[in-house]
Amino acid sequence: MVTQDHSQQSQFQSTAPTQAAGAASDSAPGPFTLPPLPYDADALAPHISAKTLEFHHGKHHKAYVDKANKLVAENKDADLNDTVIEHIVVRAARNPELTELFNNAAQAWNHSFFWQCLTPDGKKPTGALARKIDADLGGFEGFAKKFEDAATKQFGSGWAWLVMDCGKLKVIKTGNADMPLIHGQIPLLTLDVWEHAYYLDYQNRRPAYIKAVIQNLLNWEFAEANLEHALGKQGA
Ligand code: MN3
Repeated sequence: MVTQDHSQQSQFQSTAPTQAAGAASDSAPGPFTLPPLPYDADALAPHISAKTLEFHHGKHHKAYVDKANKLVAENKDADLNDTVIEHIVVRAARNPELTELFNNAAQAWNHSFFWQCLTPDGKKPTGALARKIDADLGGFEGFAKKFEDAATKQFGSGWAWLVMDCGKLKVIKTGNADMPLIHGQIPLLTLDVWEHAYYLDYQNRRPAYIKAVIQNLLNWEFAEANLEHALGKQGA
């Protein structure tokens, strides 16, 4: 499990091409790929059902990947001729004519990141990350309250994030496909609060979904690896 996590993380820590982890993809050719889930589809039950994961990964995430590849293929802009998808996401974000590409490219990236933020044996943060959470967010309870608040209050579709911003941990929320990388923040963890992430299991009870994930499914080993990477980039 740890070995698998390490290989899955590298695409974000090194901003290496995401296609490197996408060998199992059956998507159209292109820079974006659909990586396999890092656990079985039923591994997160009862908090997130296999049915939700199968639709969310196999339909929603796949659709973003396919659409992003199609839009890149149709666009002759040399700037988009890049295998590092983070570069494509940032370039699309800066160009108002590429909003549709940004939305699909960022959603492809956000979901690849999100799957790794979940684990069947969610524990609590430890080590350097726990100390940083104590210092910047008032401990795990402080984090949990802020994260729950951000995820619950995101109006409509979007994401809650734990990020490093100028050396400090922060909890933020973003709407639709928006994401921290284009704002100079380094994501450590995220939670998808689009309705497709929870509606089959929780219907309108978004807060119950959020609480279940925070208490049971967050992958703090992944977050800690991302923190180490962020400290290397931004400093403490
Ligand atoms: Mn989603």
